[in-house]
Amino acid sequence: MAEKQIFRSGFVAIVGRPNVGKSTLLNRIVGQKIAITSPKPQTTRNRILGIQNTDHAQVLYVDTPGIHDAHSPLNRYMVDQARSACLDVDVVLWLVEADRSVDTDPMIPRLLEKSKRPVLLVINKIDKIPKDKLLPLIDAYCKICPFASIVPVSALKGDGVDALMGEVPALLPEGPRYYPEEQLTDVPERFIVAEMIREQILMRTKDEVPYGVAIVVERFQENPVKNMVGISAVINVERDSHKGIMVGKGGTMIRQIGQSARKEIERMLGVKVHLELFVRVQKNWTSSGRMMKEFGYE
Ligand SMILES: Nc1nc2c(ncn2[C@@H]2O[C@H](COP(=O)(O)OP(=O)(O)O)[C@@H](O)[C@H]2O)c(=O)[nH]1
Ligand SMILES: [Mg+2]
Repeated sequence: MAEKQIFRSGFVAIVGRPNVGKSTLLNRIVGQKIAITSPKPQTTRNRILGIQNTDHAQVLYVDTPGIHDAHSPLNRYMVDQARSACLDVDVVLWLVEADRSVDTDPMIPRLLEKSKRPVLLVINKIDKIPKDKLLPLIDAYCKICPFASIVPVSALKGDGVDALMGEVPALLPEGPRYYPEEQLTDVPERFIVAEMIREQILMRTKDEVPYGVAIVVERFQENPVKNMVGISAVINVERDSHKGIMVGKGGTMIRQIGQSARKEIERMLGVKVHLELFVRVQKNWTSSGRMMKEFGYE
């Protein structure tokens, strides 16, 4: 008689340096955009959960901010989120980039050792390198620490991601389905809305401007009769000069941010959206614990 297959579930942290593609991988895994991505480092500020359901497992992937040498209070908060994720989970995915030489910084390997969890090395962005470059890279990483497995992927194109998702459940303990099968994430829509606005700002502004931005959604009003949603959000910036940049000449910048963010939000919600944006100066909020808390970074 066939043995009854046990149900497995647990948490899997996606960790790595800034910009290696952690959030892109999470979106690919859940098949929908729940985490924003950008070519800039430190795009992700919070832990974001993405849920994979199979008949025999529920895998809870945790996207984390990049691990780096952080100085400002906001950056330290971000790195702490990633570090604690490593210690709280059942399995760790360490994401590295195929088109870079081996990461010899001991910061992450030390953290992985401390976590005592099985680690899968995920070599991302294989679309950027010729195939023959891959094996030497795998060999070099094998010398750094023991891995449960090494999986090359392209989070952007999708190659290897199914193989990765196939390997993870076997590493999880027996456990229940924590979330209903249709749920993809635990972050509220309001949060994703705020993030989508921040993503447009990351794409359109430079230097320290995008790093000093915090979005607060003040109104999220569903109108079932008109089948639309009205959203008002405040873009908090650190300095007066940033406000000028954010608004732009004759309001062009804020208009572009609003139009592009609205399209993304409409795609996610599946209804028409009316989006209102305001810019407010909150001097040096990234160094103030109180204001960080107010903006949801606590
Ligand atoms: N070519 C290529 N680019 C990728 C891949 N995965 C992510 N990226 C890009 O790398 C940048 C950083 O991605 P993101 O997911 O924000 O990285 P994170 O900081 O680790 O979360 C973005 O511009 C992505 O489009 C990949 O597999 N191939
Ligand atoms: Mg990210």
